[in-house]
Formats: sequence, C-alpha cells, structure tokens
Amino acid sequence: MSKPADDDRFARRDLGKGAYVDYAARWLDEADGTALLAALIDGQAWSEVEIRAGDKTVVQPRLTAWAGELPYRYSGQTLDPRPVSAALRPLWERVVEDTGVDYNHAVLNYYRNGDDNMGMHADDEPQLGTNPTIAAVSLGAVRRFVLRPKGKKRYWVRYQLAHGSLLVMGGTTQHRWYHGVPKQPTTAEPRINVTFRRLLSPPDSGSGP
Ligand SMILES: O=C(O)CCC(=O)C(=O)O
Repeated sequence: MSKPADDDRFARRDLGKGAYVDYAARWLDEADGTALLAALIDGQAWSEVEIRAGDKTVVQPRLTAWAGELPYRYSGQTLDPRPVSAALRPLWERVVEDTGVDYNHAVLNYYRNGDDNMGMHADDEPQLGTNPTIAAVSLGAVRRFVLRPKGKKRYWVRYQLAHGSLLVMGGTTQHRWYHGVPKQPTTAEPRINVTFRRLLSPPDSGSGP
C-alpha cells in the first residue's frame, strides 16, 4: 500500500479497477506555499514548449520548466536533462518523503491566468512503466482538475486544487483515465503545478505499455 493511504492528511478516492487519487488539500502551510510560488516563478527557466498534436505543431498554452537527470519524451518532444534548482529541491525531498516514491523527474507548469490550461491526456509514456504514481503540488490560484475514464465521454471526477495541495494519482489511473486542467477565463491569478514522476529508462529504450 502506498504511503498516502496510511496518512490521515490524504483523502483517497477509489476510481475503480485499480485506479485511485489521494488528495491532501492543506499539504503545505499557506505562507510556505506563497513563498515557494514566488521563488519558483523567479528561480526557474520557463519556456514555451512546442508539441505535436496530430499533424500540427502547437505551442502549449502555459509555460513549462523541468528538472531531472534523464530526458523525458512526451507528445513528440523531449525535455533534456536539467539540474534541480535550489527553490525546488526542498519541495522534491518532502514529496518523496510523504509519498514513499523516489521521484527522479519534475515538470513545472506555469498557468499565467485562467486562459492557460492543459488538455485531457494520460501520463502513460513507456518511460513511466506500468501503473506509475504521479504526485502533483499546486501553488497559487485554485484551478479545476478533471479526470475522465478512457472510453467514456460523459463521466467526470472533479477537484478544485487548492494552494498548497498535493494530489497523487496511482494504481491504474494513467492507463484507464485521462486528466486535465480546463480553461477558467474568470481566473486572473497565476498558478504553478509541480508534477513529479519516476522515469524508469531513457526515452529510446523504454519498457512498458
Ligand atoms: O496542472 C495540473 O494540475 C496538472 C498537470 C498535469 O496533468 C501534468 O503535468 O501531466
């Protein structure tokens, strides 16, 4: 059993067929979260990342930064290795401690306002192997996070991801469900999400589904 299941700060939602989400709304103290948000906005190298979507190349509607010793390949592009910044390291150590997963890669998503968003997708790249556990810290504006089972269009699970929250997707979630962050045009404030993954191999020699 994963660590959050034994930790009463987390509420577990069983999504069925081996998929689950653990959510701790107040995982970080509010002031610590606010300081971290400012430090990450200033302390990361933010880029507009281009990805392949069908036969088109599109710029993702948000800014991206990342860290990790292995390249990470998704949506037709590769994030080359980058060192962990001083601002990110303590957060990383705390996530590893509280989830019991030895993450080796982080993607930071900077939603400048409610127009920035993330489309529905699954973190099911071969590099992540079978049933990866993905941990995501939210800082700043509260944004809606939605999950939908693959193959069903009308069934949604929704979270309002709070400032300082930690959400962990585990079990079969990446194989059976999509997730995303829709536009919220009335939101003016920025949000940063830091998503931790464990890459099992470099992109070209990936094993798994
Ligand atoms: O911003 C979020 O909460 C979601 C991030 C996400 O889905 C991802 O990085 O794959």
